[in-house]
Amino acid sequence: MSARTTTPTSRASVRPRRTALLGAAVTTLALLAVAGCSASADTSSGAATPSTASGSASEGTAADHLTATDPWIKAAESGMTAAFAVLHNDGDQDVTVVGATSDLSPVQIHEMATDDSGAMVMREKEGGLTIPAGGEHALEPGGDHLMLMELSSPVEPGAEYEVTLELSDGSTLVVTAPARTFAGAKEDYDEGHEGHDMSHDG
Ligand SMILES: [Cu+2]
Repeated sequence: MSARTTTPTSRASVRPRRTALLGAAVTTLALLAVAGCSASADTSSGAATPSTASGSASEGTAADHLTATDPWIKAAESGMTAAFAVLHNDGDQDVTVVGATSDLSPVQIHEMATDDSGAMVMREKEGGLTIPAGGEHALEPGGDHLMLMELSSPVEPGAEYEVTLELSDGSTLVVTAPARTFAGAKEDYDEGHEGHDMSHDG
């Protein structure tokens, strides 16, 4: 697998109906385009290297060094939604998230990009998410995110949902994300369906 070509494989590009968000996200995108596409995808047959614990901090699996702060998932009744968090790596080696699963839906790792016409699109992120050693990587609206492709049941505001991150060494990290409504990316949200108990100013 060659991870160095940046040709826009428009395999899973979906055009989000979030026009209001786009302007604000363009600057983020420029950074992502530079920083995000250097995935060194060495996920090949990784079973054979039991990392010798030379340093005291390098024991255990990749998941042992990964934490997620501020996780949340965007409430939605059906269709697609997205989950976000800031991922921190306190280890001395990069950690790569190669996939994610959820009971709610098939999950893809998405990034934002510009297509040929300059429009913002989201697409599957080749090579997964790399969290640098000692660093962090934010999943946020307008940037990289976990896309829940086809909800089998509603994501209700205030409830909590688990998303499992799959790391390149085979370890996993379960992230519990509370659901909340997100005004910035309102899709076809059918209000008045049930009284929402969160007070709302807008
Ligand atoms: Cu997406």
